[in-house]
Amino acid sequence: MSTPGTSAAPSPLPEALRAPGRTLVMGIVNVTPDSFSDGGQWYDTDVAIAHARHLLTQGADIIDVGGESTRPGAAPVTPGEEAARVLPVVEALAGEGAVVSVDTVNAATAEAVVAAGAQIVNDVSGGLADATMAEAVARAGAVYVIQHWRGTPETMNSLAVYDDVVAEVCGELRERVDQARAAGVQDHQIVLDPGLGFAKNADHNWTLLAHLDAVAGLGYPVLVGASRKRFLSGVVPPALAAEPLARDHATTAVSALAAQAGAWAVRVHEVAATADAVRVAAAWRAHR
Ligand code: PMM
Repeated sequence: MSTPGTSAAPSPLPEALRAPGRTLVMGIVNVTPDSFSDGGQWYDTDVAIAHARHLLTQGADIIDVGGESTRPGAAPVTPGEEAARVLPVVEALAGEGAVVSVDTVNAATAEAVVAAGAQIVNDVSGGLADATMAEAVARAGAVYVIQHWRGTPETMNSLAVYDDVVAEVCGELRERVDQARAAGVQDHQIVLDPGLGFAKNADHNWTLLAHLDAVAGLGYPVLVGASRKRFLSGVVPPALAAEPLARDHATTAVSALAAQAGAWAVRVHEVAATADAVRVAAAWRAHR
């Protein structure tokens, strides 16, 4: 990313989020009983809304609401059940003026949440899970986060095999973009995400982080989701390695480095420290 922190934001977003001069912070609210690091914590609608408000106070620019865990072994959720989990949260937050993203691989859910006020559809499958997703996003005119993954949550670990992870992830993202564009999604709607931990081992994740410029070279804003992921356990003290919450400090460090590398946004569970980190990166750059 040649001009750190200034990668253009997708233009369906409100103006205030398009040119803030820094990386944006996307705070995570999983309205699920079984997500990998915060499963069950925000499962109740009112608790989820209160948590999202807290994250906004702490400096989140966007709230990413999820209603289905993509963790291997997670119980499958019908689109109807997923929508029932996320819709009341989306309606409440969007009604208060928050910029809301919804983490879903289902086109029906995407359409329902955009109608309820969500502005971003965050599809971890990049359109592979539901062949009608790109058309739905094109019709809705929302921002479309196309994440890289391979297979399904059940098979992805066995598909973490690459000769050149950066080239292959970029090539596969390019294919996803071409499919989305063919379905009517416009360039100004698209955000790309290398999909840390989705069909990647720790080495693959670090290599992709160290080469975010190659992902940005595809010509779209880049979202980075490292928060609390298992690969971070390699940099925390061994006694804490198994505890996802103990990875928040490492997550903050990754956020600072991703901001410095020009990421458009970082997706995190613990917002306060990352909100500071992206502002530190911006101040650092402003004084060079
Ligand atoms: N990771 C998770 C879920 N959704 N979305 C994007 N765009 N990028 C990610 O890396 C990502 C994601 C993993 O689950 P979590 O909600 O428990 O962090």
